[in-house]
Amino acid sequence: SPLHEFLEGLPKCEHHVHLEGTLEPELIFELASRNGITLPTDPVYTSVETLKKRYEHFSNLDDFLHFYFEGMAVLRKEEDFADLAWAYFQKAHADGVHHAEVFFDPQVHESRGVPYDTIVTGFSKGCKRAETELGLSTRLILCFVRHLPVASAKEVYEEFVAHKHFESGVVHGLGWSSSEVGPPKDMFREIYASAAQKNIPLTAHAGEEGDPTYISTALELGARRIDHGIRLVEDEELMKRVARESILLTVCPLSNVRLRCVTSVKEVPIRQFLEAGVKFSINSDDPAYFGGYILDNYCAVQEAFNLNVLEWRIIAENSVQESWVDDSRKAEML
Ligand code: ES4
Ligand code: ZN
Repeated sequence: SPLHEFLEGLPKCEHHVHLEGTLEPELIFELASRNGITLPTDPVYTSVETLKKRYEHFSNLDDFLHFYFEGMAVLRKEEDFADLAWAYFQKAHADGVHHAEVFFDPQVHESRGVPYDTIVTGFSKGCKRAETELGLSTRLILCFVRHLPVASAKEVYEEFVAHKHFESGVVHGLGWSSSEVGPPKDMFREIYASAAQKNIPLTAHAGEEGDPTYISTALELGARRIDHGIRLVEDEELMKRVARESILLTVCPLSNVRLRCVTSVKEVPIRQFLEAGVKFSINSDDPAYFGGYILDNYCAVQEAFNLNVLEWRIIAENSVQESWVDDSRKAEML
């Protein structure tokens, strides 16, 4: 598109990417071999090509999550986590990302016997390397997963508190993700109440497959940002509140298409959000699984909506302003 170079040059902030979702098939095979792990017997694991082909046709969020959790099982050692994060930050940097807030799912790794410390230290090393070698600013956001018992989330939260990982700046915020519809909407009520008391920034996946009550419940529990949130347009009053309170939606267009939340990017309510004054950023979610990194998502939005330069400036400015960084870092990016 004619704006491709302009989009490439825009100062981008990524607010919604799962580090485990940046695990490319090539790296799955490499780490399986490095760690002596036998990949699942499912014939899609025959080759990089067959695996990539399978990723082109997910039927819904849970169908994707099956492969997402299977893939990340090759992550065992601290260096695996560090290498994965570093590979992502290099791609983000090439796409014009100046600041990246990245999710990770400790419960799922711990359920395979990987210690909390290995996960956080590994990812944290990848972040430090991106800061020093690429000038990227980074934030780790620890995500609780909705498909595992809340007791396992509480164990992870206790470790996070005991390590003082918020106070020391190693982990900047908390989120929740995984299966949306099914588990209780408010399953992390106690954890979020405790975290809110410590002033820890909170976000939550909501309104991706689930109706707007998933969004209002997340806000009630203390989330100050909503991941996805595309179904917000179904509740006009709630949409007004989100606009009024400057709650950022971290929208992921290619993810929405691949998980069949929409049939094309044109159905993502970008225009409605702009018109209602709802702040949003454009993000990649699980780029290794959904066929594109952040710039591909920006370009897909441009192709679908033909936004003007002024509209793009608003999107870029909001993504800087709503980043979880101090004002001096924001000023550097604007
Ligand atoms: C996710 Cl697209 C999506 N939705 C919910 N949870 C997730 N975890 C990783 N990707
Ligand atoms: Zn996500």
